[in-house]
Amino acid sequence: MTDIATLEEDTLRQIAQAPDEPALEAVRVAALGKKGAISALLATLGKMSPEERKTEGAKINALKDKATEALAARRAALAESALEARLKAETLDVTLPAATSPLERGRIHPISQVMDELSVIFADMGFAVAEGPDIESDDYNFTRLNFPEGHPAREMQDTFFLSPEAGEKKLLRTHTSPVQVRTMLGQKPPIRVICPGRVYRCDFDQTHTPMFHQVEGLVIDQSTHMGHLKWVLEEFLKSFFEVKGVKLRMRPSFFPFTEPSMEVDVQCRRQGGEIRFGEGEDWMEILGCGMVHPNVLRNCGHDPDVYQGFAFGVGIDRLAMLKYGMSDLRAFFDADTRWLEHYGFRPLDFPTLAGGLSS
Ligand code: 2NL
Repeated sequence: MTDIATLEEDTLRQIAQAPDEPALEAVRVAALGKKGAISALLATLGKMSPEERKTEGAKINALKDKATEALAARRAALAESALEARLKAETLDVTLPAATSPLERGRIHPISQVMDELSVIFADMGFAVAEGPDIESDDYNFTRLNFPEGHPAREMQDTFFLSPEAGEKKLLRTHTSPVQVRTMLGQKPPIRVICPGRVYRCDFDQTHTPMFHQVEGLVIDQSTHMGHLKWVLEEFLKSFFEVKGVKLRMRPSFFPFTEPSMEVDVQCRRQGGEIRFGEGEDWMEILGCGMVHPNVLRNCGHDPDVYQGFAFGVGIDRLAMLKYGMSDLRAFFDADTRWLEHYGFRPLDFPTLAGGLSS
């Protein structure tokens, strides 16, 4: 019967060509739904003679089975290609780095890193860290440190003075020594402190910024001598530059707060714009130091006939530049996040002696 054959051909073609699930469902309804073409054919069976019903019934049921099977196969094929398309669209590159937390993304400024390194190195030698205010009195910044009236550092050109308030002369500290003055006034020897922090001077060019960083060290005890000073400086420089040994050279110098006063050079090798410490035949001036002047001890409440000590001062910014290879000091204070991404340190890698200061 051509009717059935045509219907079969049409239905199977429509099933095979249904582009998606809703279209396939529409084909099913049109063929097998209550009012569908195949259902309508089945309904004609009741009016047929028993013989006719036997032959036609078999044909119509076979058509129904074929259509049902074809529907199921097409449905499965559609589902599979839909899944394939989704997988293709949602590809995930598992080799990409995992999303980083802000704790990982942030960077520690090289100055903070070097301050942390210094604290770790000196803590290992029994030093405490002391801090004090950036705004100081003329007394703590100069007078008690044996700076005579009229010393050039006390001039307007070199120091930032604040407008005088109730007669008291205030200034931005020009070194961290006033922190040591405060320590000596408040503590009995033995004293072992380092004082890292910001200091200020009227100076701005290629190698000077009006604010910079310094660490000073102070040891006061009854039998402290220059041998101790030299050992402490050697240990400090060796640890800081992460080398097996360093040679130091001390040259006589002058500071108002120490007597004798010395400038310290550290052994290095300069090659191709690079500087290596702990080797070579060159010398680089690295810090100033000396034995605490008796006047300073007296001014800070200690009898110079009983106590003596040594002190030193180092520029932190220059230490950072020498160790980590930055060439322009001013970039330190530009707050350029790209510079910090390059020169900064990972916040969770806190320096330790055991783990390596800068690894
Ligand atoms: C330098 C020189 C120095 C000190 C700082 C000091 C502090 C007290 C007493 C004695 Cl309270 N001395 N500090 C001593 C010698 C040198 O710094 O060239 N710094 C960059």
